[in-house]
Amino acid sequence: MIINTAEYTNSYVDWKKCPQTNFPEYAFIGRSNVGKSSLINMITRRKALAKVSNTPGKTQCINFFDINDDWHLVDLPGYGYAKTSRSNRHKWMKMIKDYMENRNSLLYVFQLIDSRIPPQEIDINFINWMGSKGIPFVLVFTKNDHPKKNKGNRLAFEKELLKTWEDLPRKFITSSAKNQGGEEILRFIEKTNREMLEI
Ligand SMILES: Nc1nc2c(ncn2[C@@H]2O[C@H](COP(=O)(O)OP(=O)(O)O)[C@@H](O)[C@H]2O)c(=O)[nH]1
Ligand SMILES: [Mg+2]
Repeated sequence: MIINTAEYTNSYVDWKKCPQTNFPEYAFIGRSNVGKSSLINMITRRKALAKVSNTPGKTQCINFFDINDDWHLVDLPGYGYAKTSRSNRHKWMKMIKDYMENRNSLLYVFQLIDSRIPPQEIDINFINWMGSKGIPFVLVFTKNDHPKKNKGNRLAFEKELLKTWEDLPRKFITSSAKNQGGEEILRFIEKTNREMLEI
């Protein structure tokens, strides 16, 4: 997919206020520091597109980006950030979950996993929650700069998932540092967009 335009449009704290649209939508989520902003910049080939969602105030929002006047990319707040109050964390999590459960145009959640660290319970729990709600998602193993070194963490994560899942979801393996894996994600989005048109 060629990215002709990639623009930040707006931020919302309430899924009910999100724009009414026919655009297919893809949301990105993961623990803070998982490499979400870097991944969004890599796939949109913009140096600082996701910077806007890192500005104070916007990190707690549902941030919308318009890509090619054709589909929406949604940047969600990172979870698991320790330096904020429990009630704030609870509020953001509720906002995210309400959005995912109710947003009709949301086609897939991209669940980011840091391939440099062993499986984290908070990620497994979130994935299992999406599963329990039937929210379609794919996995993105980020920061895979050193495939041989990182492979063990990925396999351990998949093994953990297989304790509750019969099949593993589709996965992408990326390194924003090495500019790898973005093309596969864009191809997947392009194909999904096309399938939507055929229905
Ligand atoms: N080595 C490596 N570092 C990365 C990669 N992607 C992001 N980072 C670093 O991880 C940190 C968090 O990245 P950021 O994209 O801001 O994560 P976010 O908090 O999930 O949005 C930054 O210091 C990035 O430079 C990657 O693919 N490889
Ligand atoms: Mg970020």
